[in-house]
Amino acid sequence: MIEVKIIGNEVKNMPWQERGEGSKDWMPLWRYQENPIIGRNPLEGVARIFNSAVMPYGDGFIGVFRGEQLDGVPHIYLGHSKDAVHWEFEKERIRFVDEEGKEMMPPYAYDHRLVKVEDTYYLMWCQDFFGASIGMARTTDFETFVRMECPFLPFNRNAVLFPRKIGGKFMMLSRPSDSGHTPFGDIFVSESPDMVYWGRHRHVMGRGKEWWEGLKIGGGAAPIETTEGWLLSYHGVSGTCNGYVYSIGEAILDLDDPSIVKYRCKNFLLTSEEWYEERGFLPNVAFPCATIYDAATGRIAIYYGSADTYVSLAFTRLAEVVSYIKENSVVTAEDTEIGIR
Ligand code: BMA
Repeated sequence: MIEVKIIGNEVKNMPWQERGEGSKDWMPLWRYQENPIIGRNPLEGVARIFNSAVMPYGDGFIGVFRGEQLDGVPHIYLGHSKDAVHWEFEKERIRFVDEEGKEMMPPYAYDHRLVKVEDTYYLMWCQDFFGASIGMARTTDFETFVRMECPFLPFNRNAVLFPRKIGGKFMMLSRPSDSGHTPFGDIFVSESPDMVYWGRHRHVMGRGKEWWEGLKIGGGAAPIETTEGWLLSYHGVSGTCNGYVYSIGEAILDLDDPSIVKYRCKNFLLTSEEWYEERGFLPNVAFPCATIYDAATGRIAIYYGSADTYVSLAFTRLAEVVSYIKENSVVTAEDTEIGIR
């Protein structure tokens, strides 16, 4: 096994389960045997929670959850947990305010990511901004959530902030799209000095030539800093004759210039196989939005939405997943260039 380390904090109480019976030892990710961790109708007025983001907070964990209302519209709910497996949700959706403290709710909000940079927690999600685009907010206490400028023009989805500044700038991945179900999509990175003005956009990686990610890709969990580079979980979509199939892929981006892909695994690392991935509101969706990891042991827990219905959990160890990515890496000229034309 290779020598590689997470550059980050210890999280001693992170959720963990060793590889169980039935998992294939040639695949570096294995599923939590008690999946899904969040089932249907988890909260009054909410039919399904999926595609959600969690992180350590205080002596436990906190999360922002995509709650599909009974009218089908998604909004964001706050959740608390001692073990990051069993969650308690606040009954009312998160109340966002503008800089003056006046309520400012997004018309809908889905596919949140939650990322801490320095002392502030940032939420980013997809919402209507005259078409599907990125909404953002910040909080320092998970009580007051202040809306921020929409970082990009419509149409865009899957914004994922890096957990630290790079070269003194905030960096964010995103996936330009259309306002519908988007039959295309590559990952780009943009930088900002202040989280208001975003620019110096660079192409990071294109939809793959491999079939499982041949239609579109999008950033998943906030990248994990490692001694090999930024470890990025992302989703890849195959456009089959019977609908889209979402799988989890992994790539490693250059630490100083994340527009450069160092390694990109040609195989998916997890695709729909279990009932909670194949059966639900929308079958065949594995959609990663967050990880919890422990720098001391290299343990990584990946939180992914399954079948647009549940939240599920998969595990890996850093050295195992990085070895697999490197052994199965195929990067194209487009992946390794700076990404400007
Ligand atoms: C994408 C997003 C995700 C969803 C996926 C599969 O376009 O809307 O929220 O999980 O489609 O339906």
